[in-house]
Amino acid sequence: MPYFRRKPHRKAILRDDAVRQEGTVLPERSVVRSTQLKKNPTKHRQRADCQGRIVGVASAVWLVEESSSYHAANDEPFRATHQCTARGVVSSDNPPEESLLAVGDWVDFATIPGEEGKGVIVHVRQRQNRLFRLSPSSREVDILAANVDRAFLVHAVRQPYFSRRLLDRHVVACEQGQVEPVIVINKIDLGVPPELAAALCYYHERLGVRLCYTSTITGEGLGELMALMHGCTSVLVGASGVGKSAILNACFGQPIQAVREISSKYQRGRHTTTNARLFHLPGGGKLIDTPGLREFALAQIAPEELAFYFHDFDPFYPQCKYLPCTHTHEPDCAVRAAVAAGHIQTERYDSYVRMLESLTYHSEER
Ligand SMILES: Nc1nc2c(ncn2[C@@H]2O[C@H](COP(=O)(O)OP(=O)(O)OP(=O)(O)O)[C@@H](O)[C@H]2O)c(=O)[nH]1
Ligand SMILES: [Mg+2]
Ligand SMILES: [Zn+2]
Repeated sequence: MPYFRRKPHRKAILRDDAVRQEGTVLPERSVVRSTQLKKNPTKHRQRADCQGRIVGVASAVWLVEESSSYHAANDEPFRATHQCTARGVVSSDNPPEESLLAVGDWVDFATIPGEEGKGVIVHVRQRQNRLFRLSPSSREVDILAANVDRAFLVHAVRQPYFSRRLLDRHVVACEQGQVEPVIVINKIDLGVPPELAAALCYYHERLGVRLCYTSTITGEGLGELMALMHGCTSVLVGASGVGKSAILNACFGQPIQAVREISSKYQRGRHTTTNARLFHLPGGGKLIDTPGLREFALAQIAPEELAFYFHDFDPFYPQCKYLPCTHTHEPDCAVRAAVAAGHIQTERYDSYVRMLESLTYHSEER
């Protein structure tokens, strides 16, 4: 039974109209009236005469590729799109707390007679999976990309600095959204510190997460990445300046997305990519480039559930004296004992404690 969103109250409408902090534009007015629709959802969906996939968003307009051209076999990175708005009534099969629309969504839309290439989104199909974070502005679930098979968690060796905290949040978010994570360590031409390489082995050996080392300058590792992209939908996520768009360009062998030097003063990216966009890879497969986000906080995890996303804790957790155990202050905690004995990386445990504090803070805030 499809879910119909309620008409948002005034504050929500204003929020939906706002441009996101990172520059991603939300639909101009996702106003959805449900009452009369509940009686006849089929009639509502019959307004749509086309189906397609959202491949991008620009100036509050959603770019939708019609299914036939989306599936057509050609080597173009992008095809003709319908510029769709989400005005009026939009029904959705997805939970109400999630963004109404996201790049990667499959939608039903109505073309507008006399207006070539324009459309109105009528219905959003159920997402098979999604990558999401806590929206910094609204505290709701902000979908970064929907219906993706793999997420390439791109981190640079340096420039910008490598963050274990962010990597650990990325890995948790992938499991939550049921997306396979692949850790991509880019800019290896700048040198990989041996302690970083040793620390990262842990993700592969203990967590079973695939690890790729790449350089868009030397081309190392790109063949391996492209093999993983083949035949599925992948998304590039990571902080600004790590080289997501440079990787995308390298995969296409041509400049498709803009790439910009990071700021030498702050050693941070300049938020060059402003909106997510899906491209068709030459050998089959879709790749979504996303903007580097300033914040990537977890959403929808109760603090007591967090430890279950840390699979390196799994062998020890059942031996904690008190269950449930937060592994922070309880006596005879087997997880803390494992950290002290060197069986769990201290950095992983520190990430866990930071995430737990943040989730506890947000759950109390609500
Ligand atoms: N040394 C080195 N520099 C790289 C590599 N890959 C990308 N860069 C540089 O890193 C800078 C940022 O690259 P982008 O591709 O724009 O980074 P991004 O992750 O897309 O950044 P946003 O779009 O802001 O999120 C550019 O100056 C690239 O030339 C690499 O493998 N090695
Ligand atoms: Mg970019
Ligand atoms: Zn414990």
